[in-house]
Amino acid sequence: MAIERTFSMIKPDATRRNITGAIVKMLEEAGLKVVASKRVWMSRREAEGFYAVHKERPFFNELVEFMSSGPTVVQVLEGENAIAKNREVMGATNPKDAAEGTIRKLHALSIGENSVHGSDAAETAKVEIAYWFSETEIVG
Ligand code: DAT
Ligand code: MG
Repeated sequence: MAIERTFSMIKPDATRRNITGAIVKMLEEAGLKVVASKRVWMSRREAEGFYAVHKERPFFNELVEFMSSGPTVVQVLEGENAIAKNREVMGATNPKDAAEGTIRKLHALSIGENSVHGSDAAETAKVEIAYWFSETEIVG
């Protein structure tokens, strides 16, 4: 498996509780390297654009409201099999279903306030990285 890049985000419930370092530590311990990172307080419009694939879902408004309610940390992770590895260390969307030892099991508050985002496929990783970062901001 080749070295991949994926997009990761630490959500407002986690920045609010000052646990961004604890989350990055878990990503690093899983073998992922942070090659770009910045703190962003996204606008409603930016959140709507980022989550456009979910715009017909019943939770869309709640999601956009939450994601623009405080700072997030947007980051690019690099490593072997990075897309799947990040999803694995994140755990299931609903913390009730998340496996032991995952970020969401340990830190998520609810299905909505679930602490982290991670790209789900190579194509979405590419689009999501480009949504927040220019090439010169990514330093491997
Ligand atoms: P994931 O973040 O695990 O990729 P997703 O893409 O299905 O999950 O949904 C995106 C986000 O939307 C998710 O992290 C939290 C929110 N969400 C999903 N299902 C929800 C629900 N039933 N109620 C409230 N928020 C939900
Ligand atoms: Mg998703």
